[in-house]
Amino acid sequence: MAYEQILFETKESVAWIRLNRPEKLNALTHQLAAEALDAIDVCTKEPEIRCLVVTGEGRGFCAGQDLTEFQRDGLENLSVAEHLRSSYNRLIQALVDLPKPVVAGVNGVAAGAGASLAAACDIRIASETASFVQAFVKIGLVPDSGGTWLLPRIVGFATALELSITGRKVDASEAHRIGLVNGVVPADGFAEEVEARARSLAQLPTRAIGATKRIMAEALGLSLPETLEREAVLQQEMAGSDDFREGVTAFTEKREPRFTGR
Ligand code: LHQ
Repeated sequence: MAYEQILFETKESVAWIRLNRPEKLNALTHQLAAEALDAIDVCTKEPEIRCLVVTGEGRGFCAGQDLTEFQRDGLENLSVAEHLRSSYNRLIQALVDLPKPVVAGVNGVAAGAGASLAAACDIRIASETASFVQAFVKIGLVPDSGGTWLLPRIVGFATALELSITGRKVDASEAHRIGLVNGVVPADGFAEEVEARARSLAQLPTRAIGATKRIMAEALGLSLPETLEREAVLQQEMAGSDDFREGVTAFTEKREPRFTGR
C-alpha cells in the first residue's frame, strides 16, 4: 500500500508510524486509519520488526477524528457506528493485539480518538509539550476508540470518568503523576530519546513481551484460578523459546543475553 497520510519506516528492528497531517494536528481520517492498519499488519508479519513506535509529525500527536472529514469525503452517508467499526476499532484492536511492544511517542496534543490511540499503546513517552484531552464530551459524544475500556485501566475509574465528563486538558507533568504516561522527556531531543527507548525494547525477548501483553489484558477479566492456568499454559510455550534458553544460558555464563525474539 502507498502511504499518503502516514510515514512508515523501519530502522534497526524498530518500526515507526508517523501520523503525517501536521497542519491538522494529525487528525484522524478513514484513510489515515486504513494506512496505519496496513503498516501494523506489516509489523505483525515481519519478524525483524521487534518494536513499533507511533508518533506524530509537527506539533501535535493526534487531534482525534478530523471533524471536517464527514462533509468533505461524503462520510455523512456512513453511520458513525460503521465508521468506528470499519476503521478506528480495527486500528485500536490491532495495536493491542500486536505481539510486540508498542510505544506512543506523544510529541504534542492527543485529543479524542487521538488520546485513545495513545492509550492503546503499551508504553507512553510524553514530550514536555504533550497534553491529553478527552475532547469527546465537548462535542456531545462519548469516548470511543477504546477510551472507555483503556483509560480506566490506565489511570483508574475515578480519574478516567472525571477527565471524560469534563474534557479537561491534562499537561505532561499531570499525565505522568496520574500514570497516563510512563515518562516525560524534554522537547529538545524527544525523538532521539524515544528512539533509544524503543531500541532497547526491541532487544528484549519479543515473544515473551507479546504473551505478557495478551495475558495481562485477559487477566483483568478472569478469576485467579483461570489466570493461574493461563499463566501455566503460556509459560510452557515460552519455555520452548530460543530466548528462554538464551536467557538462562547467559545467566549461568554471567554475560548479557542476546535475545533474537524467537
Ligand atoms: C482539526 C482538528 C480536528 C479537524 C485540530 N479535525 N481539524 C468522533 C466522531 C465520529 C466518529 C469517530 O470518532 C470520533 C472520535 C473523536 O475523536 S471525537 C473528538 C474529535 N477531536 C476534537 O474534538 C478535538 C478538536 N481540536 C481541538 O480541540 C484543538 O484543536 C486541540 C485541543 C486538539 C488543539 O488546540 P490548539 O493547539 O489550540 O490548535 P488549533 O485548535 O489551533 O488547531 C490547529 C489546526 O488543526 C486548526 O486548523 P487551522 O486551519 O485553523 O489552522 C484546527 O482546525 C485543526 N484541527 N483538531 N479534530
